[in-house]
Parts: sequence; C-alpha cells; structure tokens
Amino acid sequence: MNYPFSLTPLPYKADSLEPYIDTETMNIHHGKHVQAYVDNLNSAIKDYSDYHSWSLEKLLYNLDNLPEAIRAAVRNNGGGVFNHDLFFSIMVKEGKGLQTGSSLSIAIEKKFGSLENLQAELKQAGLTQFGSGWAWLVSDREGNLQVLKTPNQDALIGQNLIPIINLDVWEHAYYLLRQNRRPEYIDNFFKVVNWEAAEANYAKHTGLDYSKM
Ligand code: MN3
Repeated sequence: MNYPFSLTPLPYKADSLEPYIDTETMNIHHGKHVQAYVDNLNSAIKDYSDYHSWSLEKLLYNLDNLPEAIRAAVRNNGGGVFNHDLFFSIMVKEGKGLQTGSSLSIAIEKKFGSLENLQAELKQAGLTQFGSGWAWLVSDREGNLQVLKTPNQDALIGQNLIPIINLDVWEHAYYLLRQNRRPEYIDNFFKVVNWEAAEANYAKHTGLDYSKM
C-alpha cells in the first residue's frame, strides 16, 4: 500500500463484536477516526512526490530521514493507520482462542506463566498509559515476548520488534459505550481477541523486516 493511501476495510461487519465492542463505536472509530488518519497522511505527503512510491512501513521505518515539515504528520497519521489496521485485524467474533501447544501459547507460558497473567499485564499497561496510546504484546527476533505501552500513535517500527497484539486505549475506542471505564473496555477486548491472527503474527518474528518493505 502506498500513496494515495486508502482506508483498509474492516475484516468483519461493524456489529460483529457486539456486545463487547459496540457498533456505533466501531463505525465512528473505523469510518471517522481512522479515515481521518488516512486523509491527513495523504495531505501530508501530497506535495512530496519522492515519497509517493513508499509503503506505509517504509515511511514509518525512515521517519528520522523524512523532511522535518512532514515528519510529525507521518508519525501521527501514518502510525494511526498502521496501528489501527493491526488492531482491527486482531479482533474477531467467536474466535478459536489460543491453541494449546501452539508456538505462541508456549512462548506466553514461558514468559508470563499463563494467558491470564499475560492479560493482567496487558491490562495494567493499558490502564497506566497516561492519556492516549496503546498497549502491546510484542516479540523480539528470538521469539521472546514482552508487554509494552506507547503514547499517541507511535508505531513500533524501527525497534526490531514484531507486534503480536495491540490494544487501543485512546478514549475514542471506548468512550461512547463505556465512558471513563477503561478497565471494563479492556476486559471486553479480551473477549474478542483473534488468537489465530496473533499466532500468525508471532510466526513472523524471524522473517518480518520493516526495513525492506
Ligand atoms: Mn483508535
């Protein structure tokens, strides 16, 4: 995907994740907020034709080399597009759950002891991210997992980490249905995590190379 960037369609209907994630939030989140990131990213690089052939990953990987005039806009809006494409892809209605014995399941047990412990750590990261941002489950190149949090729309590209799951803790992700109850939103997010997609993301930890995208 490169300029002009377009909104990635949701991989399911907007009402699919009810009652955990409500339809109105999903419509506004995807159709308005993410669309705005797409539009703002396109306007930022509109007059910079040198970058029109660059992929989103390449733009984000090379942030420090971009002209200063567009760097913040690409970080915020390009990061917004990248982070949300991942976020929507790692949720599903009635998913199969984490498969016992899968590589990811084994890595989670090794690092966190149990899926419940991982979820507790992700929840804590999401709750303690002050203001807007994300909580992440990521892997390094050796397959070791860790939980991180990031502010704003910073994307974890360029740090040699592979994102497995990300959790949007911007208020726009939950305020309509849950107002200030971020803990309740996070508990409901865990009901719709697409562990099959997470396992596929984890499988990329040896191969995925953003510097070549
Ligand atoms: Mn969001």
